[in-house]
Amino acid sequence: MPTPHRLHLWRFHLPLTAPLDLGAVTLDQREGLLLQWEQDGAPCVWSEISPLPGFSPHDLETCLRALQGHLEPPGPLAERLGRDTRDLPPEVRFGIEAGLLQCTTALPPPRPLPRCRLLRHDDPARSGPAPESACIKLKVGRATPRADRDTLLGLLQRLKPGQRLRLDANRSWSLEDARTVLEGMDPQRIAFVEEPLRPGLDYGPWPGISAVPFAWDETLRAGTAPFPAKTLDTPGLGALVLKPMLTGLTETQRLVTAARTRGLQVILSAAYESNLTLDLYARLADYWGLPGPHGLDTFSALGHALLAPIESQPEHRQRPICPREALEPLGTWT
Ligand code: OSB
Ligand code: MG
Repeated sequence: MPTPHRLHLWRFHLPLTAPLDLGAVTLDQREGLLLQWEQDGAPCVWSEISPLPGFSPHDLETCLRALQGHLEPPGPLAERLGRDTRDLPPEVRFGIEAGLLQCTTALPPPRPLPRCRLLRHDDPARSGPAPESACIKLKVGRATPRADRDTLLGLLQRLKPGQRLRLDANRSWSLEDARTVLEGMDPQRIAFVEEPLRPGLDYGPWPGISAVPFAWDETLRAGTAPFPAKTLDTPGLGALVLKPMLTGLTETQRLVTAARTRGLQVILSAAYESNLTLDLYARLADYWGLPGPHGLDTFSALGHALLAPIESQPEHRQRPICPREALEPLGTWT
């Protein structure tokens, strides 16, 4: 089994095509850490640590210090990399786990996969001609339930046969709000609504509220990991939306297995990571046998690709490249 003999740490900054409104914060650039894994007789492997402001409880500096503390003690590098990661922020765990996985496992190459077109709160396509994609995710929950319902009905009217919607309310509705928006909606046309209810609300009454199933995203990270698998038996739950960067790879893999045994759909979802991680998600979707469509339509927000063109999203292959010289070196471990 090849093990890395040297690990370099870099910080990157990528420009955005426009300020990115994430609700609680607006980003004007995307930054993160990159681990470069040098191995004997094999090409370098790259892995990323990119907490997302507003969604990650830890910021980049906290992740940096946690990683440095984890790798500092003396001893062979492989031993330090194998240490218990439970106390690390999930984004740091993801960076270590994603590097180790690529060093030790022959993953399939990245290839284009079905993606769900994301309609953010400020997307002009919310009211203009509908995108062509077979699957479209409409962000809701910022406007009033009545206004969301109107947007939804308008969009449904403009869809072609076979096009399906997903909704994401990011935990903003009461049960009554959910009923107002979803009353009479057809689950054949709306596959699921992600995180409809405010934190703390009970999902028990959901099947009486709507025939559209709900999906969990934030809820899967709300308590202390691991997420209790039994909770996945809640009636009305139709899918898990998994963000590996914010969850960690091992916990993500555990949730994939738990979802599978229950017949729940699994969607891999991005948190505005670089192309390197989006390509890794595409490889993991194949490796784990997850057909999608996946929530990986975040790259259009990034103005540059990191180190190499994105392979899994051909329409973005022409993006300018942020070269290795633009990375800020933060250290090397041997
Ligand atoms: O609300 O699911 C979200 C991206 C970053 C932070 C939060 C979210 C997202 C996405 C990613 O929606 C795209 C997707 O899942 O389709
Ligand atoms: Mg979501």
